[in-house]
Amino acid sequence: MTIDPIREEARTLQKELTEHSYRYHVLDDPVIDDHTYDRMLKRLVEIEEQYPELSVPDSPTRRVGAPPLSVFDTAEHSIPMLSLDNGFTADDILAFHQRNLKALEKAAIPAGRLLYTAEPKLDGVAVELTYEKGVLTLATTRGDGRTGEVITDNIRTVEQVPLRLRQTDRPVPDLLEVRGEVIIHQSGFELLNRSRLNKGDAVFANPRNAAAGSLRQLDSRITAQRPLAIFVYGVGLTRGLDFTSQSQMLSALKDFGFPVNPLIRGPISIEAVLEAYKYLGTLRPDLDYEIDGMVIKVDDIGLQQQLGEKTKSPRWAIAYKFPASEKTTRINDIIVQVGRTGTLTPVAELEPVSIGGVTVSRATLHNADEIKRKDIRIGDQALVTRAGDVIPKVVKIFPSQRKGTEAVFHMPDICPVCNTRVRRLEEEAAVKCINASCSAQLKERIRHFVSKKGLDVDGLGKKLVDQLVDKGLVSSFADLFTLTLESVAGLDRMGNKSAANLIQAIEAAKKVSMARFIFALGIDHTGENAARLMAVNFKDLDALMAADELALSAIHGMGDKTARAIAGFFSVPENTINIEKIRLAGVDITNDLYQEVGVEGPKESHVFAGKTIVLTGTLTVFKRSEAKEKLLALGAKVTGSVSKKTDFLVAGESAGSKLAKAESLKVKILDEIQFVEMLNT
Ligand code: 9MJ
Repeated sequence: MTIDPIREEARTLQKELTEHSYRYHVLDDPVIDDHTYDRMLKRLVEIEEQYPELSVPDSPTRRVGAPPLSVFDTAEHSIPMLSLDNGFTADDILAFHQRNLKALEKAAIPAGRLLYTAEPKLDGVAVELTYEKGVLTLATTRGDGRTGEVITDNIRTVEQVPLRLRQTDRPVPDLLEVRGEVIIHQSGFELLNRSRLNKGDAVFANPRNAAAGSLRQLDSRITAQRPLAIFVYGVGLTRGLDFTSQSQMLSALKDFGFPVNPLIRGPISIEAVLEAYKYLGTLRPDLDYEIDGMVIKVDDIGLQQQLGEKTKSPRWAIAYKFPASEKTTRINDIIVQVGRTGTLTPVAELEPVSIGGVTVSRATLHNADEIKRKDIRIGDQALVTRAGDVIPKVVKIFPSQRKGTEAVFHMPDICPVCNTRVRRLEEEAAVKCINASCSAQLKERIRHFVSKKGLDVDGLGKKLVDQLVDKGLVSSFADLFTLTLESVAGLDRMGNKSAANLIQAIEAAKKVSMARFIFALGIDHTGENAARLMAVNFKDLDALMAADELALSAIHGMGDKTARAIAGFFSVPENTINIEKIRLAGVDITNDLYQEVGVEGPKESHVFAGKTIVLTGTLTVFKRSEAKEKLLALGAKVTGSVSKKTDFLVAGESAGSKLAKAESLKVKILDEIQFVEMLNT
């Protein structure tokens, strides 16, 4: 048989797989399923193994990694990769703007016409990718800015990086050096660390370290296993590419198939830049990747050239940093808190320090193993982070700053609240107080029960719960509903009005949805999503209480631990008796989520008919493919990327850049519950 038909098949597969990979990894809008992709790739691998001459450098098979190197080569950058000057206040940025205006005086730019791009400043690893006649031939790290390490095999494994520039109306440039930042998304970072922990490998301190460590592998097959991503934001040397502004250059890079951050704004005025910075700060906690500020660049390339460079940084750009999310402070003491399920958690009491505008005086230390692993002692100087809205934590301590007076911490053998002997569970790092009537646990359980996401009893805060338990007024959930004006009037700082408000708030909480009620019970491994999943799958609480572990674990989306915990919870007579008492006290548990799964047939009048909808984040009620099917059946269009044409964005857990983009375009955003509710109207 002649090789020609095989050559043709290989070419077709290479082209089609490249396109599908681009749609999946860059546009996030795949048109074939993973299985079909894998089958096509497998066939191409077979062909290339048999006919190695058909394995072109930009074949999708080249992404799996190459034989290991013994050392990295180095290469000099054609144009140095400079770093950026930092600014920390709006005044710093206005001063940068004034300096530019002054330096460009001869160019006679009126103040309002000097425009900028505003780009999220990614906290990753800077790289440069070289394309000769459209094909990726070299990739290097930034290194010291002049010389970097050659990491071409590693970069090839990053699925978002085009191995060949996409065909566009533009001519293929003879030479294109593209610069950008390799990152690991928060979600990928957590998965990676979890799997390392399971294997007993050291965990990475943050996504940037994980990205750097992954790119520094001599064996690119290891890099291929890491969830690396990239955003590009600039060029080095180019031949055969025309552009006169930073924003034009970014559009060209996007056309060539590179991921360009959707939150980049420009060209805009300096006033709009300052607004964009504030807005970016509000998005930051919800982004699925780490940014540490905004890079502001003069948009016009001609003006950039007139402004020129200093030795280490360009004059035409500045990094407007966000307030630090890490600070060093002293661990004054280590105390032990008892949680809702009896787990003893060591907590560092810190010398108060302001981190990102919030005073931090405590940080969780998780468990005794963690303290041992990080060798944390009372009196140590510690690096503390407050990332997004999570609880502050101790990243590391500085042993070199020890004075010799630091004290080693020991986990207590008895519960610090009820003095019962604690137990260390075999398979867990946790130490637990197993006394179910320990008042610390009871207080935490009640707090959780009445919290915002639970029964949402307004005004029933920590101090009040402490008093209710300490005075013996409440020893179970049901007791809350027997409180009277007289019984609460005697509490500290409880005036007549507050007492009336409290009783009224408790009364109002008596009507509660099943999902909230299940969450409020505080069953192990049962968060909001698992609680909703129960409400969707069981008509009412009695149906759920009757289900055994097998039935629970058969539910799609249900974890094994959750199934066991829920079945276990309802098998304890004390718990079911308590629920009965709650119901007898007049609590009405309604379920409006059930039976909403079976939406059928195209409905002309349905709110989603004819609408363009994007699904993002982790959905728990349906699989994404199921949600898509239901929407299609209703006559909706489901697309992969957010644009002005998008009518709704459905945002599941850890929704990232699409959510941010939808917000910036003012696209209507639905959380999963709203989505399920609308699906059933
Ligand atoms: C980051 N880190 O996101 C630049 N950067 O431009 C962006 N870094 C940069 N631009 C010139 N968006 C030097 C560095």
